[in-house]
Amino acid sequence: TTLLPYAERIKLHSNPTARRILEIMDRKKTNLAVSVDVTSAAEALEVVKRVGASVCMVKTHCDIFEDFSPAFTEELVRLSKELDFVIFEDRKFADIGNTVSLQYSSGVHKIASWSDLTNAHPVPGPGIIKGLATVGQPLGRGLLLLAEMSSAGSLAVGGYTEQTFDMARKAGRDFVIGFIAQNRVDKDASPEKGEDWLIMSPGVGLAAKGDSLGQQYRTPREVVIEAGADVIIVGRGIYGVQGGEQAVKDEAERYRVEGWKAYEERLARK
Ligand code: UP6
Repeated sequence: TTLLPYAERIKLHSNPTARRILEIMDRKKTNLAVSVDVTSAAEALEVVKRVGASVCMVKTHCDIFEDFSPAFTEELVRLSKELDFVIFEDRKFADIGNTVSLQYSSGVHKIASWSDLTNAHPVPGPGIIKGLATVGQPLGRGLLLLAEMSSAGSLAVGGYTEQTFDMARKAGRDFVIGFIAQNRVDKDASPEKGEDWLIMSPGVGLAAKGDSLGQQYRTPREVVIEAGADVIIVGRGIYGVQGGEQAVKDEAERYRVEGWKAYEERLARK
């Protein structure tokens, strides 16, 4: 677990998206990412407007939206500038380099044109990073590798997780900026010696322990203090809260405060 403040880690990154994430976290005092997994793009924008002030990042699954359109991504990008957050399309690419470069740049979604950050499974080998980098790196985009998952029975454990880190390290930090993981998987990397990675953890909830489909939740404190993650990713715990617009806004703010308090406590352990 790194004890360096987010602000002091900005200079350790060359990737523009990594720098922007850390700058926003420091400026808005938030390590919260909200996942807007609703099936209507119009509704997703409403959620974004409510939670935008509390988050460093908005995470999407653009293939869930029934009404996906270029107008949606245009508005999302506009909001990301107005409300100061980074857009993370949680695409979880998992194919050979040539195919993922096409999936990233083309099709209906044209993910690279609007999403600052995306992610990939390391399963196919380093060619997946190369393929995505040909599209994303010239645009200043960032990539996370999935080193672990929050779901029960995940195969991404042990040697798989270790090799994921090694793959990222070999690729360098110009495009790969960190990991989706449940723990501080960047082993012996030391920000104090200039090697910094961003660890982002889904499977975060204050109320539920999990769902009926294998999802497992930990609290922001467990994730930030014990596991040492940098960003907490919350979906249903925020957009799914009962009580209307104000309740969603309040819940996002509650998670922001929890996540930030945990981060400050981690720093204080110096
Ligand atoms: N996600 C996980 N676990 C992982 C990787 N990704 O839950 O290991 C994603 C899901 C979902 C979000 O695809 O978009 O994070 C979690 O949503 P939830 O908070 O509603 O469970």
